[in-house]
Amino acid sequence: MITKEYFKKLYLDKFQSMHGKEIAEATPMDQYLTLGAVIRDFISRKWIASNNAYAKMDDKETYYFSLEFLLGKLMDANLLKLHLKEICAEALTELGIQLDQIEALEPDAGLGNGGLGRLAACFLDSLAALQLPGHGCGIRYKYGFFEQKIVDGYQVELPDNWLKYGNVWEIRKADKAVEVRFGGNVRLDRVDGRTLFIHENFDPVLAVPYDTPIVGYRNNTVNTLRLWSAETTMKDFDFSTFNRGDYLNAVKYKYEVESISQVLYPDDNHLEGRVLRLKQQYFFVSAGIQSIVRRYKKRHIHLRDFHKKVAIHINDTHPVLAIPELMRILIDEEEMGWDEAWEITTGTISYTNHTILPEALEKWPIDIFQTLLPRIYMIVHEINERFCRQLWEKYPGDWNKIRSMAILSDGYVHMAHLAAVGSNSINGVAKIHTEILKSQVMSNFYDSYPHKFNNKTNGITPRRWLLKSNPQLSRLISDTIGPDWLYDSRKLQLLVDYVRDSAFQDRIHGIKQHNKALLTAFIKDKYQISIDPDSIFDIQVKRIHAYKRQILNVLHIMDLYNRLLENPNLEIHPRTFIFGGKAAPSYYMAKQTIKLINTVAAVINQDTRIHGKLKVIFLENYNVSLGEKIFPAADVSEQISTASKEASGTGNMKFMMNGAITIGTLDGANIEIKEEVGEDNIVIFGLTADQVLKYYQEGGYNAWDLYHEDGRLKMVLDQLINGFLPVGPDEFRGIYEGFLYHNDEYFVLKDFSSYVEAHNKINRLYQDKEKWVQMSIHNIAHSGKFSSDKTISEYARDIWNIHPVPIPNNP
Ligand code: DL6
Repeated sequence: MITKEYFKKLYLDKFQSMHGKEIAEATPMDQYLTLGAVIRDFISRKWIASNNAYAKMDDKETYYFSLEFLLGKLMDANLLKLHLKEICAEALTELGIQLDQIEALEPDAGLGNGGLGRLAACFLDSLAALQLPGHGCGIRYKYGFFEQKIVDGYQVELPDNWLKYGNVWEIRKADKAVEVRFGGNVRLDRVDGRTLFIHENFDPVLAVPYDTPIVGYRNNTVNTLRLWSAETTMKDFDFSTFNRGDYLNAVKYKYEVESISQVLYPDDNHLEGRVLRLKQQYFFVSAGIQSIVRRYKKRHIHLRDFHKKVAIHINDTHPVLAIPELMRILIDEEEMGWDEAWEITTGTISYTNHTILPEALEKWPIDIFQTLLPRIYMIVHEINERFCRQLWEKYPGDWNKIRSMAILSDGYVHMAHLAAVGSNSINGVAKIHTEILKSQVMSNFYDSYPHKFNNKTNGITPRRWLLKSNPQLSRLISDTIGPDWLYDSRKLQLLVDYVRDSAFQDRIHGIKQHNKALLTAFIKDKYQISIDPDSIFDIQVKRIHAYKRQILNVLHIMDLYNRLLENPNLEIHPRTFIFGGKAAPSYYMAKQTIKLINTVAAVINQDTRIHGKLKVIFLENYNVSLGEKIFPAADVSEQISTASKEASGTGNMKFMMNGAITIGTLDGANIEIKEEVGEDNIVIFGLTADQVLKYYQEGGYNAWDLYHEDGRLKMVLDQLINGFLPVGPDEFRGIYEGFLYHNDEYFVLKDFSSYVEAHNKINRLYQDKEKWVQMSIHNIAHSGKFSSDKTISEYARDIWNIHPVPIPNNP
């Protein structure tokens, strides 16, 4: 254990060598960069030791390929993991520096849209915590997920220039750059009786890796997240060879190349069909596989056992080109036959599906695909031919079946079909989601490959979502049951013994109030709105999407407001409804939802007739760091998607782990949360997935009739367009007509009355303080099942076959 004095010395020495001036002259940014460098030195020793151990061992490693890694800030998390936080804070205080103030300068690494990207970050955290050899591979976007501003109630997007002051964690590895090829043509040649596929006239792009250390929790493991940046090779951008006219083209070319890693596409659960997106996908996959193969070949002459030493996991279909790319390398560069290459490739790749929404299932027009990736297309074509031949044998004459499963059909490359055929494992992310995949969305593939299908319910890392974000609760848990829960989150169950312990209940209640007070102060400071910390904090934070039904929440708030106006003495506990989330910039209805929330908020918050019983807040720019303030302060967690639509959800788990009570539908992981906590500790409402799917088969239900039958519902819907809200009459007409003229695709009206009832129940339950705290403790105690450590142990055991590698101390 190092001392405070030693830490001070390290810091001062580092400061002088980095900045060449006295500490008294330091700017906050100097202080931040210095601390980053000091922490990195601690990490580096462990990183080298881990890499050495992995290079020496003869066991398997995993690479998690993902177009998104939503890391958030790393400084505080790394200090906690290295067990340096207290010493660091004390040492800096003596130097006149406040640790939390310089931590605030770190930008969120927002290289992801939402659940899928944050899951990838939690998985990396768990791999390192469990001492498993597992690394990430993705893109180093110059601009992360856009910054959201709310102007006059509308979302406005600003670029997220997160690299403006550099990035203290990454290391550029220029010597490990590889070339990725786009376009051109493929020429066939014959040499010694072998057909060679010569890719020529292509546009080369240099992929340069930036490595970020992923630190294990209080162990010596440091894994690597390798993010690729697109650059021109000098030879392709040599000014001297261009005459004046070509100079402009050269600059344009450089811009085009760099655009590949310029920006994260801001779409979640929706396909973005632009060529640049396909380029991004091939770019990082090709670079990643080339570098894995190069590393492998340092130790092995032949690639025949590649799949026994390497597992590559593809996070949704975005990285599915890993399949043809590995085939290309094995066949064209390693001169392997098709069958052997196929066995190795399918033995290496495993696939997670994250959505059943048809609009999110990726497919690419064949002509675009073929032009951009001519050799990869040839390989996909061959995979498809062989696969369709097998199907023909299995289902002779059943063209419809074959067409529905083909990788190439109707002018498109179907990425999920390629993933299903070319991988050894296909998993969903919650029990119900996996069942829907097997019985509906991928049922044909399930019939052909039942052995490939398995469920891996998502999880979240308790280090970030409890230890870091809720230090008081973490301390109480450790004081009560000991600190082992940080290594084995199932141990949280020991808290069940304290459910009836009134002293423990008081402390849990006190911590919740403390966290609510912090959020209250944040809201006051940022928005100049006063909220009552004794009100129920009822929170919905997630991407804005029709299927997530933020509008159902708003309609209920409007109804409650109407009831309060009718009867100002209505017996309700004061409520603060809090929203946060971003809409995809091109998703009109989602953006209108934000406007609606803000409009309703403006009306309610200024209405003195309701005596402050209701408040509505929209928190702008919801991201990982804001989440860390929100989850610990929640009383109620809104998980209200249309049943069957939310593959799993992970926000639901973060709320639960921090003691909030879920109001939710039987969708995604809510079902498993209910199984864990029992039905007395969760409030469930609405249609089940079976009922929803049945309605879809039958062509829906009659929303128009329902609107006329339910007076309260009619009133709130009419208020969208009758001038009740201070906007033009057409502002929310699209939302109104979506319900009534497009038959309420997401069953908002259908679930409305049962949702109102569920909220009435929440109100009743909250009156009984003791009961409420007991429910809260049950939720915390049963949240261990949703630790990503558990999820990753299952991936490691069932899919990847990787094992812990203890790393010795590197003195
Ligand atoms: O698995 C992580 C996360 C789930 O928890 C959410 O339920 C699901 O909506 C989300 N899916 C996506 C889909 N993106 N694509 N493709 O983000 O995954």
